[in-house]
Amino acid sequence: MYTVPNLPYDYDQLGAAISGDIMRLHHDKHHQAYVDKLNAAVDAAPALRERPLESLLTDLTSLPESVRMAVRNHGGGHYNHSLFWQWMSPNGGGEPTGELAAQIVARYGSFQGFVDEFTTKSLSVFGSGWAWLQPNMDILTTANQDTPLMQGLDAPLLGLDVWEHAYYLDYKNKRDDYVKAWWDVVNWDMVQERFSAK
Ligand code: MN3
Repeated sequence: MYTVPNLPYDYDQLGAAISGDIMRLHHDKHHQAYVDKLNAAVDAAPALRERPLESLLTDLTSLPESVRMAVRNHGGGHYNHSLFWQWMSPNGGGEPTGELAAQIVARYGSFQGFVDEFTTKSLSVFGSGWAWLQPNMDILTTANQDTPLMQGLDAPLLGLDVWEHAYYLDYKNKRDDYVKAWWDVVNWDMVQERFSAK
C-alpha cells in the first residue's frame, strides 16, 4: 500500500511563505487523495505492486490501459508531492554551493539568472502543473501531475507545484507572489543531495 509520508517539519513551520492551513489541506487532503486513488488503481491491476512507482511512471505505456491514466495522474501526484515536501524546509532559502552552484551559474549566468528563468517558466504554466530543474540544468514544465520521468528524462533535482491548491488560500490568484516567497523555503541541501547522487 502506498502511504502519504509525514512532513519533515510541522505544518506551520513554513508559515511566512506557506501557511499551516495550506500545508494541512495540501498534505492531508490533496496528497492523501492521490495515494488513495493510486492504491485503488493498483488494486485493480495487482501486478503493478511488484514494480516500484518510478518504474511505473517511467514506462506508462507498459501498463494496462484501464489503469494507465489513474497511475499517471495519481501516481504522478504521489511521486511529485512526496518530493515536494522535502524540497522545502523551515531552514531553507539562500543559494546552493559547490559544483551545483557552478553548473547553475555556467548555464544561467548567475544564481539570480536561474531564479528569474525558473520563476518565468513557473508563471507560464497554463492551468495546473509543475516547474522542474533537471540534472542537466534544463528548466522544464509539465501539466497536471506529469513528471519528467514520464518523458524518459532523469528524475528532477527540484520541483515547484504551481497548482492553485498549493497557494490559493494564501495568495488568491497571485501565483507570482507565491513563487517569490517559495524561494525562501527551498531546501538546497536536498537539491544538493540529489545532484550529488545523480
Ligand atoms: Mn499539489
